[in-house]
Amino acid sequence: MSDTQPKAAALTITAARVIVTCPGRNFVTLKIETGTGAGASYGLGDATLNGRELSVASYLTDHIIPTLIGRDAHQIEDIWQYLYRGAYWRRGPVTMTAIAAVDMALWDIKAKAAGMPLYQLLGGACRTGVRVYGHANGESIEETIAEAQRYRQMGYTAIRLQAGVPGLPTTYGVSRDKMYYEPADGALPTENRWSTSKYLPSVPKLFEAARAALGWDVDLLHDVHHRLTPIEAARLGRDLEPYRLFWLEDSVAAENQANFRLIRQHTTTPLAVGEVFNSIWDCKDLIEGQLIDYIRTTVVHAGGITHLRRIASLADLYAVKTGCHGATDLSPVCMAAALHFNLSIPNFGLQEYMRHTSETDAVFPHAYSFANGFLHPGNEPGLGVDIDEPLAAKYPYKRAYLPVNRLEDGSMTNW
Ligand code: CS2
Ligand code: MG
Repeated sequence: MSDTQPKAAALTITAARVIVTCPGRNFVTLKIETGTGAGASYGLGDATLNGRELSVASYLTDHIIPTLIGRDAHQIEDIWQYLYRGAYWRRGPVTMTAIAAVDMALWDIKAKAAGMPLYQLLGGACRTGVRVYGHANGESIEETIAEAQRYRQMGYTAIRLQAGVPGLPTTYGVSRDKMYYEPADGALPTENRWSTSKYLPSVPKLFEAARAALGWDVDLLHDVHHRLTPIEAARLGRDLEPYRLFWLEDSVAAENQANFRLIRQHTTTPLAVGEVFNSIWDCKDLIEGQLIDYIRTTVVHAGGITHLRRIASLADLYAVKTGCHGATDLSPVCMAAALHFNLSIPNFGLQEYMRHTSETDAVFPHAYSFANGFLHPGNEPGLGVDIDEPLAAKYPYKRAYLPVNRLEDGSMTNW
């Protein structure tokens, strides 16, 4: 940029800090402050990585924050490139979650400075609201369907179904608390047991019963949680075709993106993947090969709004839609950012919405609201979310791990 060009007024970053709080589960939040006196402002970013929270807190406090002080908060892209390229060691969930937190906070600051809700800065709303799906689960098929009917009465038009597996003591997605599902359940990892042969026949039975009870004017989804081989996933996708799922999620682990080529050859059940991805490079082949239908990457784990917009733009070229992850371990700061992002992109698919507890909502007051199966971010300047720091301080960090999973012969598998 030549020296003669007029420069926009800088918004100097004066301070930044990490707030770790545990209102029932751990959350990590970055707060970036700009300006002084009457011109002072701040922005928030979610930096929560379930089971590895303190790694991101340290990455921000010990490595990123010192490089932010004195920078112009308006330069979101330059700061993103500085943190991504400047790390030398690129990508990974810890690095990209830390960069995401900075990115969210800077977008929050910029939209506040502009006096508009963030979605307006991202190009305005492409839709009137963000359609969401809820989680119905139960030990039995009957209990799961009863939960689904409760979600229908709450106004949801899309519902994920997860039921217990006969012969297995526990399985993914089935929780004691029906509304507030939190998988990080131990000061050391809980050891779960898994059996694909017990699981595979149970899922079509669940959806056959669900369609009989719920009918066809509700979208139904299922999360396999990375537990099958590609040919097992192909068989499950084919077995579920009569029940017309909205998507079958994480049917296999996706380090090898080619896994989905085999699944795709055998089934027309729509495929979703990506909640554990942290950059466009994790899903480029999946999208360009049209091997999936929904990309589940999130604002908090995939480099923030700046990077997620790149993923959504690539996906749009290949008829792939977004389906952002939205579990309880993504804070209300991430949910707020996701809603502004979802409103503004042309190829939005569906947003996951696992409700937070009232304790969490009190720590993170927010403008977003639910009505008739949709969420809307509200129209407050910025993200429309805050953090009550004195209240957050009352909930100290409490180490908690996600479970691990072993087959019945004791060998490790994916949780
Ligand atoms: C799940 C998550 O919501 C989902 O789709 O895959 O609940 C996931 O198990 C947790 O976010 C892990 O922390
Ligand atoms: Mg999932």
